[in-house]
Amino acid sequence: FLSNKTELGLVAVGFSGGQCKPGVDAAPMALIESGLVEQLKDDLKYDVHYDGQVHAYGDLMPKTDPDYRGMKNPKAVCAVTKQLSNQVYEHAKKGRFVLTLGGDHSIAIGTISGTAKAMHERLDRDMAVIWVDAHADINTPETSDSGNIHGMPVAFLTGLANDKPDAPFGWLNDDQRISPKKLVYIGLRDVDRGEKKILRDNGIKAFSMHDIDRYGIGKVMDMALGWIGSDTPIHLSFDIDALDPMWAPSTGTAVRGGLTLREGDFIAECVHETGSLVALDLVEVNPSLEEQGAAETVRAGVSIVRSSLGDT
Ligand code: Z70
Ligand code: MN
Ligand code: MN
Ligand code: MN
Repeated sequence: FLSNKTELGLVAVGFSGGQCKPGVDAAPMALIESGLVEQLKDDLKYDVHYDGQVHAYGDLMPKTDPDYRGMKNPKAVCAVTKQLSNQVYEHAKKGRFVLTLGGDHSIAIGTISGTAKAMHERLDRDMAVIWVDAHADINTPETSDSGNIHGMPVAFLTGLANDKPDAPFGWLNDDQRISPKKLVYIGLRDVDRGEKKILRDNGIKAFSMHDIDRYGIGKVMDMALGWIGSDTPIHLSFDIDALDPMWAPSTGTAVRGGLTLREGDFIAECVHETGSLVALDLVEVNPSLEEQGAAETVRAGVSIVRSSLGDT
């Protein structure tokens, strides 16, 4: 009921303005060059709708982009996510599964707002989000130490950080947001003090690496999916830095003590098995950061995508 099971919309987003390290914009091309699209078509039998380009949104880039509320590149991130939101929405409203290859995690402001709007329209239902990440990415501009917007997308998507209508993320409407109650984190291990307070104050469900050690990934997935409940559309936003640097070294903020590749694939498989997965973001692969580890990180990314799409 949630999506047409063989139709897939692919959006390649070569954008790195949500953080300061160049190179993450090269990830979509690296993933595609490794044969991802052919694998989706030939192995997994998807009808892939892809415009054949990695979007860099050069025409949307502002001439000057001064900090706003401490945020870096606010105009650029705003313009890109607003446009991306429409691209994702156009696929999702046709019932296609939407696969977005980033880019840094700020792009989730675009992808999740796009699917949330389509699910509100098509199903009159709130969508759930499973955010797999070493980080919570729920800083408000005021709690952020870095000013990097890739550390803030969840705050804007849940409405915990608000913006006036004429400010950068003032374009986000209620039907493009998600409820903090329908958000579940998996893999956390590098959460800022201000973020911990936001998670606590809002009763947000989070499974840290500590929880995975204690219960095992199987039980954690049972609890995560139980929290969401059945018949709820799910958007999976997967930051490759959730994986341990042993499997994904080439990313902007590698944090030791993460998921094994097998645990990452297992999460993706479990979410696929629900039949409720409507979209996947794969973000923060940065092929330029590690000479040795780039190919390995791209391989890990491909594996997560395949697992989310039903490969076993
Ligand atoms: C920190 C911040 C972050 C990814 C780093 C880090 C956020 N909490 N996210 N790398 N992928 O800057 O807000
Ligand atoms: Mn088709
Ligand atoms: Mn992230
Ligand atoms: Mn992260």
